[in-house]
Amino acid sequence: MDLTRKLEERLGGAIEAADNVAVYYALLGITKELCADKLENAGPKKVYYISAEFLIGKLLSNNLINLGLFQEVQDVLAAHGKNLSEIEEVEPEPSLGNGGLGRLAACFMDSIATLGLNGAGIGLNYHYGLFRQMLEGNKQKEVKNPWIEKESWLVNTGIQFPVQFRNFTLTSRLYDIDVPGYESGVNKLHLFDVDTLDEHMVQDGINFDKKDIQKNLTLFLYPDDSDREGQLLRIYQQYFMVSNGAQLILKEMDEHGYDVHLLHEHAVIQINDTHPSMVIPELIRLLGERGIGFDEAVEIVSKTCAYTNHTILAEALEKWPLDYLEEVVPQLMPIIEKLDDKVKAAYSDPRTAIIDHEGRVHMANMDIHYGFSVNGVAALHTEILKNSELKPFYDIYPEKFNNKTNGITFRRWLMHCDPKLSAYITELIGDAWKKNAAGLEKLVKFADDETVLQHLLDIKQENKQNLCSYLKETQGIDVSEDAVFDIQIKRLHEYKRQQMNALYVIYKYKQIKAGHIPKKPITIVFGAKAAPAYTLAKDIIHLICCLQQLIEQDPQVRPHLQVVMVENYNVTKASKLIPACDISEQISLASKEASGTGNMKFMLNGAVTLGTMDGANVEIHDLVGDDNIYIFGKASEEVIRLYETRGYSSRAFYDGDSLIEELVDFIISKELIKIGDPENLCRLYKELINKDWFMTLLDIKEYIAVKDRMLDDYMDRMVWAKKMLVNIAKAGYFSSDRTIAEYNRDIWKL
Ligand code: 26Q
Repeated sequence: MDLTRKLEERLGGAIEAADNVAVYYALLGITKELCADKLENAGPKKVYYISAEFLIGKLLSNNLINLGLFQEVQDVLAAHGKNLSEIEEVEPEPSLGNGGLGRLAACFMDSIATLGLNGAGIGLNYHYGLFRQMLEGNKQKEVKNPWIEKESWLVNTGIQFPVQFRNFTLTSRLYDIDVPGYESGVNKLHLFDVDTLDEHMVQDGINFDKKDIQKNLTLFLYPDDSDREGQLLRIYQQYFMVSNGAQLILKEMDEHGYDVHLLHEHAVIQINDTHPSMVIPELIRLLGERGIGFDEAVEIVSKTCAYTNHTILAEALEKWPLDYLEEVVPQLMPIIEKLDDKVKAAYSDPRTAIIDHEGRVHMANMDIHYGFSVNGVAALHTEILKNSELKPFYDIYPEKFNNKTNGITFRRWLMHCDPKLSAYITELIGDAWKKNAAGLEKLVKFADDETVLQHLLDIKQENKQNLCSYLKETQGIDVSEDAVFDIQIKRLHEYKRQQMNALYVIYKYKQIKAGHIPKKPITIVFGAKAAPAYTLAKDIIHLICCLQQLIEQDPQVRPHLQVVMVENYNVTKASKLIPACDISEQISLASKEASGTGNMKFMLNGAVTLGTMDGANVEIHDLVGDDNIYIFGKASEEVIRLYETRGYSSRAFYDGDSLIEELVDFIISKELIKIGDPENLCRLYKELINKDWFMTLLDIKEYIAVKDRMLDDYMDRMVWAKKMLVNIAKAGYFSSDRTIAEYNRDIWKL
């Protein structure tokens, strides 16, 4: 391919003369064309990964990598005085997900295509992704976050379906995004939309009229559902997604001339958490319309659908009131009721019912009864599902339960985000690891090679410098590159315990004030969005921002300690932060983080984990061994027992330990109250003392001790570099290629 000529053609002149915006759009057009020319993965059976979220992030560089063109494009641009990473900045990020579950779906799309599997994603084409976060007055402000411009990755397929609701019928429009596999065929991500959408209905911030469904259906990702209107809109979105998905699947069956009685032989539907669960009754309904009797339809659908659980937090399990469903999708009600009747006739345990005694539909329960597979997303998580959260179901259907430990795509999370490390690994062991990540193990033989270890340290240092320039440019903050980089980036949630890290900041601040100077400066970086209606999460952001300001203004402390709250944390920022990290904070309350995937990204990029025995941290620990990870905190069994016996009292920890008391009291100290909002700080203070549902104070002392030991160990550079190397070498297990190969082997059987 003559890239230079193609670019010039699209630019209508010399590359040198074009600006970055023009070059970006030229590259977008060329890349889309190349994707369209590639062979589509095919086969007799197809997986449909249906998900309310696909947090794909920017696509240009990743698509170029997967098409094998990245280097060539970079070289051609450089020869004409252009820089690909600057051009990348032009691309708006499609933030079509909240966090882990959505990003996992995106990594899975990459791996399904890369493994050459016949598969597609099905979701919604939100016009505004997750809100853009602005930090003003040390508080989060939400702003709408558009990503669709005149030219984008979307391709209008011309395919449309009618979707019927109680009071009206909406016609959908299907847009596709091509997903090229790494040196492999292409799959489609199908995103459904409505033509009647009205982007002008957004008022200030992210507020809009939630009742005008025809105009707002795909306007926002997960609109705030703290009120009834929000929840109804969410049901509208979910049904719109699954009805379109089901109609598309049946259309494809017809096109292949397959008999729909044999749907399960040609299609498997992976239900990503309960958000798409209505696909079960909807498919039963559509099969009924084609003349298949209820019992047979149930049997066909049950052999086609598989369910993944991503959370054990009770409040995140979807339970829709019958009257809400009745108001939106009355046609599903008789089906859901019959499914529930069957369950109640067979099993008397009320915990396994679909409709509970308060008239709420438990979506997960429907998935488990009427799907053939139930999987958790890390070994510990699946064990907890089997032995406590979903035990009544495990007793009935032990054969349905299986574990699929999450993974990440190494194309984005190593090759793209850390090109220097990626190239160095290839220099050491060749590039077979790019197709078979387990090959990274070969690095272990360099564990005592000081030249290699020094090189790893040098790359880390360069990545820190890059991050510092980026933060200076984007947020105007000066971060010293000569510090230990301790990073916690993830959604803000109490169970993830950013507040515990903040208490550590307070501890260090007071230590430095008392004259105990750390051997090396420490920079503690946070990046997190709080759900707009999650008051306490916003209070924690406020505390972190106030601490940042307090330290920034304190010449005695600032040379030794810094806090940075990165604004608008998203996929793009993650890919800049992760390669620069020394200490990866994975400090959730044991039993609460289903898996985590950030933990894997950090490990792969040579950060050392500071974590609890939770989620996939347990498997990271198994792989790297005690010497290469820092574990602290109470184990999940103990935590589960504390919940059962109501045995945890934060007040007792506060009263019984003068250090804990001192740290918590600092939240409402005169220093902080001067900077912050007393209402937010007092609320958080009271919460920690009186409730602390996620047991911050239970683990805080051990956390401080282990983090300080870690900082001590960091000083021996060669010993630390060896830990980095072992982490990279053992990360191969966490390739999403491995995860997807297991889904295919055990569940999809394509
Ligand atoms: C539910 C009801 C009403 C409104 C919203 C929701 C809702 C929305 C999003 C419930 C859950 C989510 C997202 C969950 C999620 O991201 N879970 C994460 O999944 C990752 C991939 O498996 C895991 O690594 C994380 O541990 C898990 O928290």
